[in-house]
Amino acid sequence: MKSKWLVVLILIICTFSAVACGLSEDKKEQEQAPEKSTEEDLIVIGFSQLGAESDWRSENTKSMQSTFTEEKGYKLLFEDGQQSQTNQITAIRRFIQQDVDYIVLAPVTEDGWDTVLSEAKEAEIPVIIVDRMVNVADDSLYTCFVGSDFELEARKVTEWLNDYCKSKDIAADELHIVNIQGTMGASAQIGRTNGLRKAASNYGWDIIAEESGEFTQTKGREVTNKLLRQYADINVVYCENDNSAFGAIQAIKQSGKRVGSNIKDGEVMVISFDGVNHEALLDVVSNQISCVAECNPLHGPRVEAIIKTLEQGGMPDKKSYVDEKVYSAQDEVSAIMVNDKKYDITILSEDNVIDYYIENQMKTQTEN
Ligand code: GYE
Repeated sequence: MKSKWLVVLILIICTFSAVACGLSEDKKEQEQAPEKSTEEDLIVIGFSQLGAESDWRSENTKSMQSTFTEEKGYKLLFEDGQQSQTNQITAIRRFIQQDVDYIVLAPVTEDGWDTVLSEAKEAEIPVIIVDRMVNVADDSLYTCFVGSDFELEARKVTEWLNDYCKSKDIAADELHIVNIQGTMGASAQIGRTNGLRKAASNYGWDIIAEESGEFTQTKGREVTNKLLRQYADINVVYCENDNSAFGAIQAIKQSGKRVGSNIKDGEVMVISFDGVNHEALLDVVSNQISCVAECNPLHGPRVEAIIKTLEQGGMPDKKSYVDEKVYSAQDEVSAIMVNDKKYDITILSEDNVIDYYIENQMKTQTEN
């Protein structure tokens, strides 16, 4: 009898101590909980950046890095593709293995993404395409795109050129244009090249040569230098970004020619894209660059707005484009028309250039 009560007593003690142990485990977990859940609550974003070729790109990287911080609830995994699609594909596969919450891709070129984006879709990871576009057979392979309309940018500067020439009585057959293209196969190159070709065929302009300056100053200088030696009559150098324009300006000066808008007087006109850094806008003011189509790189807040929409169960617009300006210091053309829409030309001067520079730095909105 006594031993039976002893067994019951031991059972009761064991049960109590087990419950007590459980409680203390729970308590421990609760104590650790805040730290653990903070780490777990971070939204993990794998960002495959294509490289570091230009001022535009540096600003774009900074915008992403300053937006997706731990203080704001994000963990940003940043991979620099160094202009190689293979590197970018490897980065995306790594993000899939790490099971990130979102993949953000700034693709170096348009083609060749179908397989890796199918893998991301299979893993149910939303993919946001930023800056340049991908060319895929099935557009459900990415969630959405935010960036610029590159052909529209080109149409803006070419309309400006056409109107400027009319205002100065420069005939279409007097223009001898070379195009210093961007990275071949990149949306920014494709759109800007197509826009120029269409305008040339509409207006009867002569495009003497097209060659890639790879969006860099060094290559822009090298290619312009070579073309100037090959063709004596070049009077418009159309550069697909500001860095290649900086190189082109150096090459034109080194060749002994003058840079400027006065084609009739033998000057070589430079046209460009981006308008990101202060130097480029000052080059507009001093008429080294006659016209610049703005291309805004501050996509961090735009991507964040997309992620917030997705987090709340919403569906962002499939494609959204940044609303961008056109700059010139020449006041002959005050507005242009593209597709029946009027775009005012922002006339830069020494007095207002800093204001526009600051405005660009703050710009975060898009239009659809
Ligand atoms: O214009 C150029 C950069 O894709 C919009 O890439 C971007 C372009 C930009 O290197 O400067």
